[in-house]
Amino acid sequence: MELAYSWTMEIVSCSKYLCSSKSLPIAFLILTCIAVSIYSMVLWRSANVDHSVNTHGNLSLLLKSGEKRFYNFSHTVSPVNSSLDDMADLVPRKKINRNKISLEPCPIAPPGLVGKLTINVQNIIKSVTNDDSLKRVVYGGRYSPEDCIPRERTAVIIPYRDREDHLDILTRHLHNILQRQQLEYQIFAIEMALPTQFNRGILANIGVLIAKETGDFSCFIIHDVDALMMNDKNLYRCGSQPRHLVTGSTKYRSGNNEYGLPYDSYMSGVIALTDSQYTKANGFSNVYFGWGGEDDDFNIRVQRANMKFERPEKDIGIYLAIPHDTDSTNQKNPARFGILDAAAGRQWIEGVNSFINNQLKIKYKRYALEYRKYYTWLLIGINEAAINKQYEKYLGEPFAA
Ligand code: UDH
Ligand code: NGS
Repeated sequence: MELAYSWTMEIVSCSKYLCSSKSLPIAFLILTCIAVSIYSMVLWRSANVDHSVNTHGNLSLLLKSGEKRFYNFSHTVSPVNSSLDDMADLVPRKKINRNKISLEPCPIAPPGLVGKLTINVQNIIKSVTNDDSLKRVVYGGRYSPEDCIPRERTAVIIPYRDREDHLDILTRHLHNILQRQQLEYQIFAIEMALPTQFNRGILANIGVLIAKETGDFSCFIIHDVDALMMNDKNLYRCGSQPRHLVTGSTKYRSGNNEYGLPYDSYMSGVIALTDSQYTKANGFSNVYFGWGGEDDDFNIRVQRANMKFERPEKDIGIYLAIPHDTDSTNQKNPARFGILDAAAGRQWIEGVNSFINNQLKIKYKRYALEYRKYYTWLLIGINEAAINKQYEKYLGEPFAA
């Protein structure tokens, strides 16, 4: 009671003061401020964007209000120490376009394919040839066929850095072709933050895990940013064995042969694996910083897991390689041969399992996530020194010396 009385007296004396002629402007100012604050709060609550997304965490509110709204904006997530728990809330688990009950499965051989393509990079940039397909892409680089139930739900994972021009060309090119292939798909561009040397393997692992948390994908394609498919019959589907989708690239022209490979056991550029195949091989090794070796190491892993890469027919898996200068933050790794020698002993020690079961043997930072128009973009930070130290004894002779 005493407290209520003293509060009332305070309010009365305040009102007397504010109503005095001298204080009228101050009273007016205070009242205006209060009115503006209330109005802003009302606006903020009714805005089209759910602001909870900018804090790390719960997207369920957004999902309830519909996928369309979710993909109509992009957002950034502040740096966090990632674990699988973090990722679970990061992106929707919802499948793309579930509502297809009355539709037939898409044909095994998609009817709209044209075979060998003449690629004009300038046309891709201007989108002259593929306007319609780009209009059908949902924010985040997603698509699902309207008129049939897709046979594959493909996640395209592109580990990259500092190649925005290539990324723009590749993603436009892919949307055009993957829609003709009648796939349900989403493109993920996984960028590695500076200053560390580029590490393609670790980005592939993180990309696959994030894709798995995003949707129910049946096939994962690890894709170089500068490789443009030249025959749309090269279906981005998985098989009973891991698939190397490249039978030749303009990068490896030799003699009269327009498309070649550098060596027979080369398994890089574009590969396709199911979740269980990727997990069985334990994904890529995480310890190859800089250029070279991670792809050869992955081939060893696949073989040691009793699997074997398959390729499409020779004239199907052909690629145009976009020419580029050497990347300054992807120097040839002088230790790569020693690390590769120790590949077998390291296979179950580190790989995609370094990030799962909440044991998180390798930590990384997820600096940003954006649902861009043609792809989902993630910026990943890695501590190179910490990883090298952690696996020092598994890195082979030259490194340990
Ligand atoms: N990548 C980037 N940025 C980089 C490095 C690599 O985006 O700085 C990605 C990109 O997806 C690329 C892939 O990693 O397609 C493979 O990179 P790579 O440098 O091994 O292969 P690429 O065909 O070039 O792009 C090879 C030429 C450099 C050779 C140097 C030693 N001969
Ligand atoms: C091998 C590299 C691979 C690389 C391949 C093709 O020597 O990582 O060359 O390179 N292996 C090692 O260094 C151990 S390319 O011709 O595309 O520059 O992918």
